[in-house]
Amino acid sequence: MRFCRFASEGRVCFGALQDDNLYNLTGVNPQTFGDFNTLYAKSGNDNSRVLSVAEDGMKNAKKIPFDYSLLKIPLYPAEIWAAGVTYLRSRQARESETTSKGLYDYVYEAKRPELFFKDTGSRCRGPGEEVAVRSDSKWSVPEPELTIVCDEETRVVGYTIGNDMSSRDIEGENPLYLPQAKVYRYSSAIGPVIVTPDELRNPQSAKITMKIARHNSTVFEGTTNTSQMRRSIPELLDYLKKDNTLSRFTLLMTGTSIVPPENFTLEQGDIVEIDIENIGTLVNPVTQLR
Ligand code: DO4
Ligand code: MG
Repeated sequence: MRFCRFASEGRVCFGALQDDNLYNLTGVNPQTFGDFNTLYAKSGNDNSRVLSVAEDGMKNAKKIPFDYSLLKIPLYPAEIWAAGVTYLRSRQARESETTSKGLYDYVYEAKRPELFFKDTGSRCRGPGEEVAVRSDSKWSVPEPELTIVCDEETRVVGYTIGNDMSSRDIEGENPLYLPQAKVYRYSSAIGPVIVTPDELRNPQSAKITMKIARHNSTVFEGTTNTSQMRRSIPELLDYLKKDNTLSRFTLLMTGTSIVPPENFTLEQGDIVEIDIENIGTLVNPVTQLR
């Protein structure tokens, strides 16, 4: 199942996307289908029941033809965490940009992964919304990442696409500046939908593509596959939950392996398009903060 939030008749509704139709579940019963939180709660916090509860709702739901411009952020995550240097390409790019040589080589090989606090729902954007380049960054890139949606027990309830916007010059100047390179207004995007685990049976074998367009032409295109990730998703979640109190729903971005060349930086008006097999396409324009 693919869950989303979308604009309908002046309201934001929760629903399912199937066969190019949006099913308005909120219209059926707003208590059960207010959003993904209420659906999960009404399913007894049991992921295996979410599908049957939603399927029942869909029988009575109004259908509207799919239109990307109607989509909103699929949920407001309590917290977004991110894993770093989970792919060889990220290790190489970071070792090249940094003044602190060796740190990224170390963490790529180490038993303990790099996990960092990425964002709150308030800083995160949905499909079609602007992501930002910091006013004090001269070298910024998007990072396309398979993103895990989990409950407070780190049970995987779904997957989405994440864009972990990064200021490479700030991160490269000193690794202690990582929170500033990664966390600021509009520093991430997620969406377009939450895909349940039955739709992405092997999350560690999914093709990821990123395109960046400027003035209607493609200025960067790259592709990878999550099979290239050095860590497993359970391994990352085990570290995330260790001695940690998590909230429903927490997102974990799993790292990037698509890195534009070193002379590339995002500009005002660029369009970032990230596609992950069996999830969909997340499109965001870029704004330069001033
Ligand atoms: O260590 C810096 C961040 C790494 C990261 O965001 C990634 O590898 O995706
Ligand atoms: Mg990243």
